[in-house]
Amino acid sequence: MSQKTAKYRKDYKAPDFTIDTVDLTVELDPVNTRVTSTMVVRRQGNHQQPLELDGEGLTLESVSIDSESIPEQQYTVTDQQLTITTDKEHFTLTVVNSINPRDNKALEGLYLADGTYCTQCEAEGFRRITYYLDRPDVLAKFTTTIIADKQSYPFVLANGNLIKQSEEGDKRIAVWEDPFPKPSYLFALVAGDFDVLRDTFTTREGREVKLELFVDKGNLDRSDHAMTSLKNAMKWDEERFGLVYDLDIYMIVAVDFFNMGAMENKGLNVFNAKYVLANPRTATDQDFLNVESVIGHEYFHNWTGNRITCRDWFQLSLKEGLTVFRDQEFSSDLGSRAVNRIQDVKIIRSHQFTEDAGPMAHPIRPDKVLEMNNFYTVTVYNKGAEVIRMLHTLLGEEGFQRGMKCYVERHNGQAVTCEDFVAAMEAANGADFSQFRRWYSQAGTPQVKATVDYDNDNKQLVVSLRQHTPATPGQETKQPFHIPVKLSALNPAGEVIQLTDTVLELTETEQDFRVSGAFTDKLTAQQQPVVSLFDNFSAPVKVEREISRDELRTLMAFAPDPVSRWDASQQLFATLIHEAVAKETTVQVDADTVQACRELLNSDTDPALIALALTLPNIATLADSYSVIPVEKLRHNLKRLKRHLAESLEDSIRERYQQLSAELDSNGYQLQGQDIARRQLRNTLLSYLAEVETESDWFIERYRQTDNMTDSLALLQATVWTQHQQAQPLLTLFDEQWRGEKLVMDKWFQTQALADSSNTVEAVQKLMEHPDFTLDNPNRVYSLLAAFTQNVAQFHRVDGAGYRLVGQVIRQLNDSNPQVASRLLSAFVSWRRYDADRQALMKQELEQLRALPGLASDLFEKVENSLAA
Ligand code: B3K
Ligand code: ZN
Repeated sequence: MSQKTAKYRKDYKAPDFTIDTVDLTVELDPVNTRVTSTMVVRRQGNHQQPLELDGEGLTLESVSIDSESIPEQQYTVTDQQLTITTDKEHFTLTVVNSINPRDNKALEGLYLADGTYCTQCEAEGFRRITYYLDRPDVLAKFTTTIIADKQSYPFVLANGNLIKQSEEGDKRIAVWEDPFPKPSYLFALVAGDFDVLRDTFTTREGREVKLELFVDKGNLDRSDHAMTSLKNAMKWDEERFGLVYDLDIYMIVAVDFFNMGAMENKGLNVFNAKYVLANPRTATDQDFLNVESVIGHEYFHNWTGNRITCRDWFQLSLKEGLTVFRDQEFSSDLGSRAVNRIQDVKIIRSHQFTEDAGPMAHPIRPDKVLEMNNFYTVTVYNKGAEVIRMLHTLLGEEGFQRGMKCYVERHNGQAVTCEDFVAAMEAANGADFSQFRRWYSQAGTPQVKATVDYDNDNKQLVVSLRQHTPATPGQETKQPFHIPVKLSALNPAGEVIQLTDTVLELTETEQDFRVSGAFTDKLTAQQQPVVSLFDNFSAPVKVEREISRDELRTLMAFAPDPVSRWDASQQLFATLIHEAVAKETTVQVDADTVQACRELLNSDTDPALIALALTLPNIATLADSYSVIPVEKLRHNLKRLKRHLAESLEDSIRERYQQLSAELDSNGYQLQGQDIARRQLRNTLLSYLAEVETESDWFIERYRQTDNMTDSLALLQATVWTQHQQAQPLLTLFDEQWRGEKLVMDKWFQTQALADSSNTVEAVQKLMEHPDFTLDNPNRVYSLLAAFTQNVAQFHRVDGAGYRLVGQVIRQLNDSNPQVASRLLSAFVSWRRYDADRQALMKQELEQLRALPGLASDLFEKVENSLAA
């Protein structure tokens, strides 16, 4: 494999040619699929450049221009490109090539897996199907003809509308036409045998859209929720964003073999079955919510991504950050806003902050990319969404929607940049985001030092803020960011004090703010207000602030913003752990904190919020405060803290558990907000009970009584993660019950991979031999091995066994599926954050990879970046 070279954002050049229309004919065959592509090509501007088409792993058969074959001296072909010399300005180019879908284990381009043909073209997979200008700023109208064996492939699908379907001999021929010009990354083709769930949606303009959901045979009983979610998404986008669907048909295909979650191909989404199939027996409440969110996400791309797309891949956050923001809002409008927000914050803190502090740190709009697939990151997606959210905070819903309207009006049908988006937001609101733009160009997590004082004489808060952003690779110094700081205040009894400002805009390195409010109404002469900063996590920053435990407990109980209530609980726990680590002692929980937890547990707060507040921060989040991560100390103290809370709160936990059980068990499993929240709390409490529950048969008995996966899995996890004596019997029972049900078994693999037990490495190794496990299927690799890399204590086992196991798998996947391999490699890149012994072991794996012949560019880029630095 020839090594790719890095590309730079600053080198963007508009293409020398464009393609107006493409007619593709794909004759499907497992090992020898023939692709005939007829393109109407137009030279752009005045130049003599040859036409350079991208193409990878293709076998070229013929090239002709305006129906005449061209002589071999007029073109050259390499393993990356087909270069054609012509002086024509406007011509029809026909290229014929062949490919081998069955041997395509990388699942990029056209592949055949489990009897289904399927494509994945984003970012640069179309070039593995045929020669093309495979870049997002070339928009063409596609017509696709598929020829397939009619017996094996009753359904042959592509983007747009079906305009012709016929049979010839043993072949089925279908012609699909997509009226909307699109970049090649949105191309899709599927052929297979499915069960189909059909429905319709009537747009607010009164147009009827056909909805079709294709699932593996026998799975119709798991498909309703996806269809409902799709209709909800279509309706929500009309109501909240004024965006209406544009084609007459919307198809979703669920497949088992897929590298990521789903893909927004125009009119023909391809989904990982994991984000489509769900019924209460096989899917947890969280799975149901994930289906809704991913279905929404891909649907929302139809406007933010497809109708308005990216000019180049450096602009990926243009569509991803915005679409994540949109799907977050969708989930929040339909479900619990607070719970959704807290989950988003957890992702940022445990994953994005780590990425931002490591050798692969990049701005949400990267400047340098070697392998584009490496940049579908939490930074581009989730921090990208936080940046959009800050714009929303600064402009308010109305201003933000004015900006969206302007963006859509200006750029519908175009391939544009992040700059175009910000400019539209500015134009529609008369705003100036010159400084705000730094969120697009600077990597790294800003650290904000905050002090809050109360000026009793003037009855004002004095909020002093100082920001600093650490250097990241290639960016030594940083300019100050424009940071929205939402705040609120309480009196010590927990009553809200109205403030005159609720959003401060920090723009300087150091800034003092004076905030007035109704202090005299709520405070006695001796009292001080309790202030909550960064309400609703109003900016993706780390906050350093001296705050007393008393204040944290007040915030935990009373902060008007539920996210801040949760955050206070997390800070309280984190403080206890950090103190113990610093003093080299074992964590102690003071009586007031136990009491605060008890009060919360007994309160009538939304049970889901109680559950989240009583869930301890994970090692990855706590690790953030250390330059060298004290793995053992964090792990030990976290365990002790959990045990201590379980023991001190045991009575209250049991009582609330019984109460929730009474409420839940009376009317059976219901997939609705209140019950989801109750189950969440009950199962959080279960994880505490497993720490203290000694009665031996209780868990297994309970398991036999449950009728839904949410509760079964919670029982399995509670026992396995506490090494309860019933863990093994439950694991066996689960395996017997679900073996062969791939998506369910993924949960079983994952539960074991996440167990913090001294033989987890060996257990994972052994599980790789389980009949349901295969390295060919990304879902299996993620559920067992990627999950294992998140098991901080065991992946980082001090003898290096965890590293060796994952290193070995990465080397194996290098040849077959480098995207999946690259995802596993992320666990190694921050090796400098560990102690010397671990550093040496991790580095050894990286060096071994560097020496691997034929190292894929996906891995090469991460290995080089992390060994450099
Ligand atoms: N756009 C796709 C991700 C493509 C990843 C390519 N390696 C899914 C999504 O974000 O909606
Ligand atoms: Zn997306």
